[in-house]
Amino acid sequence: MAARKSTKKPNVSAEELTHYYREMLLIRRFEEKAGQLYGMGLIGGFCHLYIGQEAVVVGLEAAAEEGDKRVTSYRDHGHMLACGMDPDGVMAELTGREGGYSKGKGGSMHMFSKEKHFYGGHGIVGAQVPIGAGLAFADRYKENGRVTFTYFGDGAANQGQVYETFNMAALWQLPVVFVIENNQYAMGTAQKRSTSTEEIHKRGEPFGIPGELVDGMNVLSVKEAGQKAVAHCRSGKGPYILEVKTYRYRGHSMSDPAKYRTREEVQKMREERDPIEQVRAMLLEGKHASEDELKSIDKEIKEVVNASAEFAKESPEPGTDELWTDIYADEVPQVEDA
Ligand SMILES: Cc1ncc(C[n+]2csc(CCOP(=O)(O)OP(=O)(O)O)c2C)c(N)n1
Ligand SMILES: [Mg+2]
Repeated sequence: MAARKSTKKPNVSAEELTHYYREMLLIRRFEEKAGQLYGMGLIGGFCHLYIGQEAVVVGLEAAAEEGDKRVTSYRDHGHMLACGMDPDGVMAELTGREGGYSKGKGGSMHMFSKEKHFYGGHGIVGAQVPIGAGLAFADRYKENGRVTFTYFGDGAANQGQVYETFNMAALWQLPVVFVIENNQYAMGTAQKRSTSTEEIHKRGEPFGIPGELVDGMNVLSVKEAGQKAVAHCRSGKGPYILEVKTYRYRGHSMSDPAKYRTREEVQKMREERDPIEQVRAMLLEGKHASEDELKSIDKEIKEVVNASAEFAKESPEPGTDELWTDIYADEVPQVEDA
């Protein structure tokens, strides 16, 4: 992988590092639990895990402010947890239960939270990209200084609608950070087999959108790049592209046997580049935390995740009366509430 390691000594507090450790670990343990529940038949349909990519969303959330928006693809559980959505509600949605964010009717790919400004969860590859620009258009119109993080994959970056969106976002100077989560595969297709030029962060150049490549296994690099991108957008200069180079450890979805890559490739990445291990090492080497303190954080996170699984199992399935609800909006939202 060509992602660069940062050579700078990080200027970061123990508190901040501990926060990243906690947030990334929550995502990892939550996803592991979701994988187990899937194996037990408690989660049906598709389920795309985020394991390996945790530093991307945790780093970018560290660059976000209250009121900023986010929208992403179907690989979305990590994004929901990182923006503060309740693990109980996410797990219950995965298992199709009433206590879930979409009352058990949406599942893994269709969850939303108006409170946390999380706009999904989209199963159609690339479909969230124009939606992200639309959200940013609303903010530009209202001149409220908000920014929208629009996440999509390396595969999605080859979609036509992405370039229609780049054009409009640049034309109208929309405050949108396009985050390309380059995990190097689109289902079973390696980037080099599908993509004409490797440097997808340069794809905004014809539209005048600046872009940069970021080490997505290092949460501090992601945060720093995120802050730069957000400052650009908030100052009214229009969109920004971050190609965040990362890696997914698990298959594309739970049903992927992953025959298109070797076990050694995955193992090497886990051993040498793991985002959580990197922060763990920083905490220990900087004497910011002891092994015992980290163990107690691990225990705490496990308890939160186990409780979410219990909540999900105990929550009932939605009743048949829910079949005809939430199809059409009852009220048309006004500009002020949108
Ligand atoms: C329009 C459309 N085409 C094809 C698919 C099937 N499909 C689902 S995910 C995927 C690969 C996308 O890869 P990438 O954008 O790199 O995201 P990643 O899964 O790696 O996060 C494809 C082809 C789809 N859901 N929608
Ligand atoms: Mg991909």
